[in-house]
Amino acid sequence: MIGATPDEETAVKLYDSTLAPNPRRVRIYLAEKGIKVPSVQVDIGKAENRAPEYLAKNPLGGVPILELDDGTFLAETIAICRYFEELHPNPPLFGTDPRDRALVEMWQRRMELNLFSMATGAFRNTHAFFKGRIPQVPEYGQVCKDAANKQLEWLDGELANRKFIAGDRYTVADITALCGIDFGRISDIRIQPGQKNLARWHEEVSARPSAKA
Ligand SMILES: N[C@@H](CCC(=O)N[C@@H](CS)C(=O)NCC(=O)O)C(=O)O
Repeated sequence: MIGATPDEETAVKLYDSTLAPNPRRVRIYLAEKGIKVPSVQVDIGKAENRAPEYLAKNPLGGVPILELDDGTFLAETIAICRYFEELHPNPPLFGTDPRDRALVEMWQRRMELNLFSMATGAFRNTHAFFKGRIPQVPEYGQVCKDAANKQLEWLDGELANRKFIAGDRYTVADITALCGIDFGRISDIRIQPGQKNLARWHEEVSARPSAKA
């Protein structure tokens, strides 16, 4: 079980994996909202997410999935977060007005494509975990790692003038960036000693209780 008090439980179910960065994004999001959702652990080490019963829920085999009470399966992290945002708008994690929502979308997308996906791309293409599971191209893994490290350099400059990734308020863009950076460590994607703004931001978002979800 993830989140708030038992009487706030919903009839939905989260297919979660504590090892993986995408489910962590959902757990942090839910913790920030104080939403409680029943969850089941999917052992991706044992390839449970590639078993026929799981593929019937999500043919792409990824975690997380959110199962709704009408039998719908939401199998994209941001789609799951957006679903909850509609039901529980406060505190807003996807922006507050048209301008702010567009800025959050822009930064969430940048963090997902240029940082998070580069960190997972480095891992998927170089780590023994995925050997024999997916076709690996180590050279592409290196390209991903370099791109992620370059993105950190750029982000450090961006964070000189504002508290969070998309402005003065914590948003889903911070969640994606935090999970991307933390997962990147295993592939040697790291905040460098001179990147003081990024380090300050990372310390602040890591100190929020949600970061432990
Ligand atoms: N489209 C998915 C991507 C899900 C995804 O790639 N999940 C990874 C964990 S972070 C996974 O299931 N990896 C295990 C595998 O591919 O076998 C989303 O953004 O939620």
